[in-house]
Amino acid sequence: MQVFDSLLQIPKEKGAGYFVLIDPDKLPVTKISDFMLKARDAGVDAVLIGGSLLISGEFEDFVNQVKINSNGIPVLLFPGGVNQISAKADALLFLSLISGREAQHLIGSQVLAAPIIHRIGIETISTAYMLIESGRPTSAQYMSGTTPIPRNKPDIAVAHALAAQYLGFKFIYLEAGSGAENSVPVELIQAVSKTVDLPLIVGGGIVSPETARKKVDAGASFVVTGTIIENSSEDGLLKKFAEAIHSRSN
Ligand code: 1GP
Repeated sequence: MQVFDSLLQIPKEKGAGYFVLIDPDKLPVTKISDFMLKARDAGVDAVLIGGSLLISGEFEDFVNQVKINSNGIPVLLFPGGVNQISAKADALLFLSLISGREAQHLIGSQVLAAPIIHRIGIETISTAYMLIESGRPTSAQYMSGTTPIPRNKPDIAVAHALAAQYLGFKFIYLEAGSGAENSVPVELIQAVSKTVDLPLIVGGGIVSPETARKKVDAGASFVVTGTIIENSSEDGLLKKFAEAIHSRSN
C-alpha cells in the first residue's frame, strides 16, 4: 500500500491523525531513538522532518536515524528546500506554497527537486501549502518572502483550497507557521473543510491538546505539533495530544 493510502485510513479509523514535526536543527541525532520510542508509545501517526532553514549538515544521517528508529511510524519529508530530500524517508510532501505569488515556491523549487525525486524513487504526496497570518512574522513567511492569507478572511482561504482541489492536490496544509503566536482559526478551518473535499493538515502554534482537539472538531484530518514538543519537558505530553486528536466528538 502506498503511504498516502495508509495515511487516509487514519482519520477513518481514529477521527483524525497526529503528526509530529521534528526539525533536524533542533533535535540532536543522539536523542532520536528515545524520541521515536516515546512517539510510538504515545500513538503518533507519522513524523514529519523539515524546517525553513537547514543549518545542520547531517540531514541524510538524521533521516536515516529517524527511519531506523521509526518502529513502523511513517517518516514523511516536509522539505523547506531542495536540500531536504532523502531516499531514507517513506514519502515526501511535495509542497507548493499556493498562498503566495512567488514563482520559486510555487513551481521553481519543485522543478529542481523533480529529477532528484525521480532518481531516488521516493513516493510524493502533492500538498497545497497555505500560510495563514498568525501574529508576529514566522520563519516560513520570512524565508518564502510571501504574504500569508489574512486570518479573518476565510473566503480567501476557501478560494485557494478550491483551486488546490481543482488542480489535483492530495492534501491541503493550513499553516500558521512554526512557533506561531496564534494557530489557524477554527472558523477558517471550518469554512475550508465544509467546502473542499481534500484532507486538511493543520499546524503551527498549537500548544495544548485542547486546542488540537478544536482543530479536529473544526474539520482537520491531521494536526501537527513541533515546537511545543521540542520545548516542553512535560511527561506524557505526546500521549495527551494523541488522545485529544484521536477522540473526535462530532
Ligand atoms: C510547522 O505546523 C508545523 O510547520 C508545526 O508548528 O512548531 O508551532 O508546532 P509548531
